Amino acid sequence: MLLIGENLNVMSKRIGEAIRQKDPEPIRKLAIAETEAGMDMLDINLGPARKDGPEIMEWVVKTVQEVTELSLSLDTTNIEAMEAGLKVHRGKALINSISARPERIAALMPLAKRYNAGFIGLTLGVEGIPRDANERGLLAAQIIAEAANYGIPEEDIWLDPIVLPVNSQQIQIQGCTEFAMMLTELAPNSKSTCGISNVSNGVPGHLRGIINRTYLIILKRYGMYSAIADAFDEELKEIAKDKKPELEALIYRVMDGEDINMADFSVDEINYIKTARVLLGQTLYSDSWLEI
Ligand code: THG
Repeated sequence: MLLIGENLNVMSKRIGEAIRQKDPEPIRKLAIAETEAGMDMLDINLGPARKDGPEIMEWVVKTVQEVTELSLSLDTTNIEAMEAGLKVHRGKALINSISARPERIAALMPLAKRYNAGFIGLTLGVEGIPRDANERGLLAAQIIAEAANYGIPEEDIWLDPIVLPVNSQQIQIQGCTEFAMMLTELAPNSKSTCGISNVSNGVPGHLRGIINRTYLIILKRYGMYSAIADAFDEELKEIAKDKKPELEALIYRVMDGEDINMADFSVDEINYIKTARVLLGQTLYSDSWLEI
């Protein structure tokens, strides 16, 4: 599974400050660290970038590509900033993201075509976040059809089901998981991705990793092609790179509804079993899910 480092994010205090000050050092350091951590691509998240968006994006893309060979996924809602980034990007860029909203499609698909970039197709329509897997499927089909109109090859579409936080939207996790199961049939020539850390948004910090890793195993089993993820979660990286077959097999047993005798497992394994049960909707989420 391909990993896209999530850490170069304007929402992060240190990086947000460096971007505002045009201080290249913290940005270079983080780009190098994410590259050395084994990321396959890096996400550059500038958010709305209302003021000086194009200039900032150009500067950040150049600053990052001075220290890494990796391709970048460019995330901003500012269309001019997106184009400025694509213009200076070396190699094949990824536009993060194009939803199924007509104005986003009309503004961004021509850019994907012109700059030969891939794009993340967000299953988000005029009515907002879809309620279940079928709504996600419809939106994905719309995005694929629109891309064809613009002459964008299916291989350049990375579909994203929009992962939601388990603590407030537990019911939605299943919709997202089911959509991942449908995707390889629905769009066999396209790729897929997801923001895996979304699933643990708002969860106590020390407990976020196990949720992210467990959900990654679930989505990976269904063929998820890539994930935008914390570059510095070593175990998550091992899972993505097939270095944790025993842990994956354990989660599969929970997914398959096998009888599990907790007495046979270590504390660490029991924590994974409990977390899988929460993500599969078998037990209700609470911040103390590992203690019950
Ligand atoms: N799909 C697509 N793009 C995305 C997302 C997605 N981009 C944004 C997001 N979701 C994925 N990226 C992140 C980046 C950071 C965090 C979560 C998801 C995060 N950061 C910590 C926090 O906010 O507490 C720490 C921030 C810091 O460094 O200070 O949780 O779903 N296409």
